[in-house]
Amino acid sequence: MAQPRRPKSLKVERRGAVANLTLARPEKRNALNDATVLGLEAFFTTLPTGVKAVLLAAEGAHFSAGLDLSELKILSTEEGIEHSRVWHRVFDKIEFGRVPVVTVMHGAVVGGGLELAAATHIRVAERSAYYALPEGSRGIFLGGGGSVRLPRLIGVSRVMELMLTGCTYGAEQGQTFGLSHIVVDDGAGLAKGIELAERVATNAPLSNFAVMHVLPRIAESDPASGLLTESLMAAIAQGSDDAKARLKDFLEKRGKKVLRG
Ligand code: 1HE
Repeated sequence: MAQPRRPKSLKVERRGAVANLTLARPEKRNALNDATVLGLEAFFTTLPTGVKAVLLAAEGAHFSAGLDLSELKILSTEEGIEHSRVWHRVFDKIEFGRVPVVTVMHGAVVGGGLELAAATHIRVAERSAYYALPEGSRGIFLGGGGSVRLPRLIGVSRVMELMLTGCTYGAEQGQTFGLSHIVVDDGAGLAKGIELAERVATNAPLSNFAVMHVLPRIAESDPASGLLTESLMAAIAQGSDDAKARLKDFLEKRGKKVLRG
């Protein structure tokens, strides 16, 4: 089957087991237009098997200014619903895709840009990063799954505050709410992101699958179902040849120790 063409707004570079995916539309502050969103879908559905983690970053001074507002103004209600559902489909393919995604954020991480970051698994923020949900001031609403994913990260109340007041939060404050996992100095995000993505890529693929797909489902299920699912997943994981080989390596002093740092 012919591969869909990659839009100019996305760049891809392979670094061993890690694929670097870069938002590359800095002249429009990486605003997410249809071509970019569909390009993300094409990228995540055609990942080569050797890729074990993705690093998502952005060119220019800002991670993303969110939805490309120039495309929104021509949509009817029906088209607006369909537009949002396409974002849902694509961001679902990221969150529940084949490999974990590490995102490096800097500058504006706004609206749909924050929704995109929230669909990824590890978020590194450079100190320049700031977060906002200015949908209210534009007369629109979240549409890229943010009303589901963001409350899980920072709570409904904080999402309400961001949306109603249009306030911005900086990298450090965002970190305290749970918008990022790590804050690093400006310019240090990419190196940190690569380090983390490479580390993620060395995990057993089945364990990464369980973390991405099973853990969030367990977290949202009733405790009894969650515990049962956990036991089943644990048994499947530890029964794999990969787990047996890794455990043998440790017991025969070849496995890496868990050291502080
Ligand atoms: C855009 C967009 C955009 C910039 N759609 N074109 N998002 C927002 O409400 C954020 C809107 N953007 C901004 O507030 C600012 O652009 C920034 C703070 C991010 C950056 O400011 P600055 O001074 O560096 O850049 P700029 O001069 O504002 O923008 C440079 C160009 O990018 C300019 O185009 P040009 O042709 O005049 O050069 C801008 O028009 C263009 N640009 N942001 C389209 N967002 C699924 S639902 C999600 C809902 C949302 O995401 S709502 C949030 C929308």
